[in-house]
Amino acid sequence: MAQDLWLSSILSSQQLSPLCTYIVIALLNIFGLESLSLSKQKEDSSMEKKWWHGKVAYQIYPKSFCDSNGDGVGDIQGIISKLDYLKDLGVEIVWLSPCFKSPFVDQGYDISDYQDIDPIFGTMEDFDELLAKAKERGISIILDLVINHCSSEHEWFKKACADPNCEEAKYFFIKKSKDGKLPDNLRSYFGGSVWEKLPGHEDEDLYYLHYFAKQQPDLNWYYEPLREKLFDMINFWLDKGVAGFRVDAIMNIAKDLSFPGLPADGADGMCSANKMTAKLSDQAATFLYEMNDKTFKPHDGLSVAEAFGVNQESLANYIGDNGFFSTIFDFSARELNEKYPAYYRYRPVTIDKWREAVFAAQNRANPIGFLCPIIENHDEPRGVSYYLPTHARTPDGAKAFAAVNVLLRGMPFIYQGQEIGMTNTKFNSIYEFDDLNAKDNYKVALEAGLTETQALDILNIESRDHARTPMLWDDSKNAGFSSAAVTWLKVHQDYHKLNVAAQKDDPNSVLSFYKQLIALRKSPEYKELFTYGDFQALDPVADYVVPFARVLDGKTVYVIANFEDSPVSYGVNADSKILLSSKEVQLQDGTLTIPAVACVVVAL
Ligand code: TEU
Repeated sequence: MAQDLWLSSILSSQQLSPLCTYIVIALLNIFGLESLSLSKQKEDSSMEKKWWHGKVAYQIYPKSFCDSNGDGVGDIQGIISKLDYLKDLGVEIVWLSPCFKSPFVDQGYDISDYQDIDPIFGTMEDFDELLAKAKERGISIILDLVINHCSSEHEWFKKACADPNCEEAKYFFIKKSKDGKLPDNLRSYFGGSVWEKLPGHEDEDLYYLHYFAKQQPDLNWYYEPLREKLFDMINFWLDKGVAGFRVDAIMNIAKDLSFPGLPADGADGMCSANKMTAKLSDQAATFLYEMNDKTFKPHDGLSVAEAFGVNQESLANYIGDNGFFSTIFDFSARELNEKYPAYYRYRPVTIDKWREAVFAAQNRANPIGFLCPIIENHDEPRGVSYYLPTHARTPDGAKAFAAVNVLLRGMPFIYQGQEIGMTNTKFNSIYEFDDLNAKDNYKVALEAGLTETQALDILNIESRDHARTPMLWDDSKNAGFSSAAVTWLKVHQDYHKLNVAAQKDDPNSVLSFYKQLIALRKSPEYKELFTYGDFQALDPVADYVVPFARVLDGKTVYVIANFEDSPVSYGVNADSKILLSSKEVQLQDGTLTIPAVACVVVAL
């Protein structure tokens, strides 16, 4: 432990030269000192209270939320026009997926200028107006921190290409081949090798590293001046009044600087880069403590990380009182399929598997800190279509899933459209997709011998574009999202019936149910319990039932979601009180009878 702290502090020391950093990290790689991240464990069970505790968060995908200027793409003024909608829903933290300058090869996750707004979304003045108007409504804005990589259009990378010996070239991983082969055999997340010839130097033996698309060169976190640039950028936004960041793909910053590669996991002789990331995951800790100390901590900023595969031993470093993040998303259900990176190899994740994975994650986090429960995000298909049995892919199913999402322990994130029960969009041809990952997976499926129809069917289950189709506001043209002739991505087929306007005054709608759940979570009587209360798994009684308790200081609330196609009975106390249910639930002599595809919240 003492050694870990020593390493942490020397690596974060400003005096350490880049060369020393390289040497220390290389030693770590060689000796595999995985315990490095086990420093700063939480020592007691009381939890330090934070401003964001007890709040419900909402993710906006700016390209698809609301288009104010009729160009077919959502924008900041569109978001401003919907702030009252968000306030009315009860959300107090809004995460914007990237709105920075970008060529949009990966929809803004390829940033060419970290300190400017892309003109497609508006101007910095628009952004400042959004911050101010959100604040007036008690809403904090968090941005997306994409710092494992930038865009190949970023001036740093352009300079590196112009002169591979310049200062900016050190911000990237530029390597020569090894024995006539690529520097290693890792496969990028979006297909093909992680190595690409350095543009402008095609005749030379120079490759740069990109874990994602080739237009997303990885940044070299082992070079201290680069880290300082990134920290300055984070502080620029925090100083401006941004409340924090969602932190993108962050575990990938750890690299083995000898680039040894891994045994092949596919016929292409390559191995998925995410396996290397998983192997090195603890090593990112050093940099993340440094980032927290120099940016988030002094601003009391919120950091919500996209961190896959965090093990129990390291969890306190991530989300404990002294952890380097405020909280991380719970990807435990999603991870069940991350083992099969090609879409065509996916295994259906039924709600019982979802329950097992999420309950295990809740148990792990209970004594340590908060996770962020999600049903879906911009990288996933709609959860109602993905995890629920066919008979429950309905507004009733969406409501029951909502109760689980909003009332689990942690800070729930609602992804735009989830609150009206949006399902997957029907894509009729590969040409209707936009996402580079969808296109790559289509190709991979065809190469593996699937027919075009089979490959399309798989995309209709797995594609990230399901979450990215425009928000459905009303039944007018383009669902009220945009007045353009054509929107950047197709509009969901059911928008005439499935939209905000159709639900907002209907007390039985999915939207109204979300509002009731959020209001219950924040009600004076239950706020402490839903914020700080322990999670306890309850007996599932049937495959497709998701039941849990929240417990604080002798007060207990049961949340039971029944996704079966028949009613289930559940024993509670004789004097229990039903706080909320999505359908009429019987409570007689201490037994609840919950109808098919319904949920109930009961105080015992
Ligand atoms: O995602 C990182 C990540 O690991 C995912 O790409 C995941 O493996 C993939 O979506 C599965 O389909 C983040 C962003 O959320 C994503 O939108 C970006 O494409 C990616 O980083 C690169 O920045």
